[in-house]
Amino acid sequence: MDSYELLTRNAEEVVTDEEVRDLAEDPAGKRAYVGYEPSGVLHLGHLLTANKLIDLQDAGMEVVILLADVHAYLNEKGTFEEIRETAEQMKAQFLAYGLDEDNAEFVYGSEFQLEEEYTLDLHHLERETTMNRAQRAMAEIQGDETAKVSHLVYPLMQTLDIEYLDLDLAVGGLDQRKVHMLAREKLPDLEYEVRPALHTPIVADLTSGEGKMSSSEGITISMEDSTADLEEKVNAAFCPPTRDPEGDLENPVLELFEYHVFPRFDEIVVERPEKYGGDLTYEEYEALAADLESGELHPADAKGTLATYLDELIAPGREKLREIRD
Ligand code: NAL
Repeated sequence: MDSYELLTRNAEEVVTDEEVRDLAEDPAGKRAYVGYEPSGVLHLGHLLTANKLIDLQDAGMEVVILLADVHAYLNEKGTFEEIRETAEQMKAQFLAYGLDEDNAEFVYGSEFQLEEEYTLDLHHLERETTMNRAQRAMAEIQGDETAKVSHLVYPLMQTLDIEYLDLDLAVGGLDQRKVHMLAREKLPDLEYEVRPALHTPIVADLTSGEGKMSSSEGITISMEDSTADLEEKVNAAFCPPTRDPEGDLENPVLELFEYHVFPRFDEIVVERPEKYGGDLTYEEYEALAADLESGELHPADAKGTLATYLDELIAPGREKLREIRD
């Protein structure tokens, strides 16, 4: 796979394609970041961006993981001490998941966001940005409750971080796109450079195939799940054998194969007794999706296989969490 393909596979959006093509010409030593509000347990949403970081490392890039403690504080995720503690747990789970420690830098937001120069730049950005613009940038991250001033400062700080962490590429879930668009618009006002962004897809809700899988509502899969939890959740997942003709519903089982399993394994084996046709082996996602659609692969077999591979992916992080908590 060439660098451009590694950088962009499974990305839902690339801003701009031309800038990312330039980056792919010579990715060695270039820096990409993802930021996360610290939380104690990683879920599949975090792991989707982590998969992209692993792709970027494979392409030779360095990755910077911002443990966004000040952002989590602004977004009312706990006391500062609680947030820092969960950040440490988060870091341990990322490493257990398979990020290459030699090419990964973990940075706390509070290491640089409370400095004088940063603060003055932040105030400069506040002067350049209307409240309406900041609030729109934040809508998908913050949700519906009435915005506080902290929610307006949040995307401005995220904008500045792209400059302060000296990055060549911004990575995030599709829910971060409006902040990244704000950053592209506003960084030049401070005479800072615009950087390209890559956005990973948002996986649909597991049981309905609608909307998005969220950590706060519905069913989500996390580093805490036991093998039995995973089997139960995946078995209950929505998995229509054929595509929704209207195109409104996703198949979350296929999405998990596409975004989580295939990027991390060279081949996927569906174990089946001889009387049901014997094992099936897939090297590519498209072949598995086609077999599900044609009926060659039964949804129950697809689900069983998905649970097995997800279990393998989260097992090291689950183990790490147990160690931390004991
Ligand atoms: C991501 C977040 C916070 C600050 C950032 C700064 C730079 C790059 C990425 C960042 C967290 C993210 C979330 N907004 O919703 O989890």
